Amino acid sequence: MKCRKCGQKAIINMRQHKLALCQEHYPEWIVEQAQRFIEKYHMFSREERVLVAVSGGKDSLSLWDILWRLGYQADGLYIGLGIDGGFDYSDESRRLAEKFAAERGLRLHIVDIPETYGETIPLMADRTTRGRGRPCAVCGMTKRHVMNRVARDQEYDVLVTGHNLDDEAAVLFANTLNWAVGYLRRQSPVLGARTGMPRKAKPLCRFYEREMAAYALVRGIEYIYDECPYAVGSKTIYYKEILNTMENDRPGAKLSFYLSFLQAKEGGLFAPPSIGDDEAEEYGASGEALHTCPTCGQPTTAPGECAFCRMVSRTPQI
Ligand code: Q46
Ligand code: ZN
Ligand code: ZN
Repeated sequence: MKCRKCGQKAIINMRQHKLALCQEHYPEWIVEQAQRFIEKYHMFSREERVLVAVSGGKDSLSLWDILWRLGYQADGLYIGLGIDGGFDYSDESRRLAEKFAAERGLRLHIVDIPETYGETIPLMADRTTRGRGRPCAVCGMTKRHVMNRVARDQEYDVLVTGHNLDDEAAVLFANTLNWAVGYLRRQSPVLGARTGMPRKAKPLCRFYEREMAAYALVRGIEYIYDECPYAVGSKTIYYKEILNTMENDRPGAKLSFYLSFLQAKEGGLFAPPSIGDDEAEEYGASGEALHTCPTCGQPTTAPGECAFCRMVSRTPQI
């Protein structure tokens, strides 16, 4: 297989685009495409301050690398969850995020959950009804809270995450199976700011997971290969496998599923997006925040403290 641009040996063949590229032209193509998506969905400009949520994985570090190469003012935020999983998951991912930032002279904010709130995520989850069995609900809520807080306190214009096409298609698939209209309405490459919450964008939403893995590899980005131990057996992974089977039979199936959805939405199938899919719990059915938490200032559905503040007020602080 030869590179379409120069005829050298291709390192990747993207069947859905009928495009093979070499080691030199592939990362160039990714960066150009990312810029195109940032503009197309009006995500942010070069004058704005961007906060990249970095986990130490291939997607978020590749995203940060792409934004850095494109000349955006992009700082990182790493949230230490205190998850071990028998392989120092949190410590190792933090080390890799710090290494990445140091190599490029980039600024990385670090919020360590056990240090800040006195407990690791798994312990917090064990103590609450939300997290019994699986810490992901507590983890997601905590990460959203911290990301919103840091973006607001440090005056960033936009918060970006490394969700790729496989992530977006899996969420879309799950929500379509349930016709979860509230969530479908909110799934979007970019979401406007709300009181207590910054604008949010997903510049990688049209890149396949394997494209990001290939990008990290050619760019020599060292990332944590293992997923969080709690991701194993999740529904998202199950939906990803189904979508991969479809993709194998019909290259481009995932991309067209996602893009047709965006198009249908633009055509008015659902009301305009208002908030992030993962923020739904903090919002009413209409997608509007009904109240503001008196403690943290972030949006919440019920009057009084938000779920996060209620949870940490019961946490023994250190
Ligand atoms: S980090 Fe947290 Fe994920 Fe691990 S505990 Fe679950 S939500 S799986 S993205
Ligand atoms: Zn080439
Ligand atoms: Zn609160």
